[in-house]
Amino acid sequence: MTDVAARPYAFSFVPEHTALVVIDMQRDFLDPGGFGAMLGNDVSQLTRTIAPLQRVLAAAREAGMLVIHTREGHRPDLTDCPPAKLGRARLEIGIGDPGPLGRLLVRGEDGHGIVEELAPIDGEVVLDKPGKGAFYATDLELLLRNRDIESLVVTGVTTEVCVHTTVREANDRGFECLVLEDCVGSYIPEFHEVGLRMIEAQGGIFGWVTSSSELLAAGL
Ligand code: TIU
Repeated sequence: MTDVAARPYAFSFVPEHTALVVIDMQRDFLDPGGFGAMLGNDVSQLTRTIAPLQRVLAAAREAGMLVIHTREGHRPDLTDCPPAKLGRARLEIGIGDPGPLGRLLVRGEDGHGIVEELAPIDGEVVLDKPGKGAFYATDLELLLRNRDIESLVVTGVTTEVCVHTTVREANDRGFECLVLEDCVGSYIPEFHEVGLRMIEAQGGIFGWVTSSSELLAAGL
């Protein structure tokens, strides 16, 4: 059992029964030519997550932990994209339209890919998801149960959207979630801060929050 200092209290986990989940570290959310930018966001807010996430990824690989990378995006024919999502924000250039990195949020396009610094390696799971949550319309729960995973170290973007949705989904399925505050980020700093407080409030209503340095200091 590994214990890591966290809020609202120490988080205990067994590395063999824990997965590192890296949510949507795609060019579509981090690059100025991607979907996040088309929504009007300042994508530079997310850049700071890359370096600490590289260190955590290296440690998880060294420890032999299950690593899961998720990607938000859709089939080229958009049959898995709800019309409500397609129409949201009334964008001039939206999901499926050509942008500087190819068609926005479409699988196989350059923008859909994970940033080079965090590229998956052989043996890691790459999970495509059509929604914000990583459990919705995917086989994530099956993969985790098959590997006897009980805890998730959650990282990626954005804090209050795909990270929050996934943590809530995981919590309801009985998984313990530890969110790394410096490895998650939002376009809107206030939402990042409040999003983390929502997770740890009320005795850890959705999970725990700590930093990558605390996790690495605990010997991951
Ligand atoms: N817009 C925003 O903050 N996020 C997303 O649309 N997707 C993810 O969070 N991955």
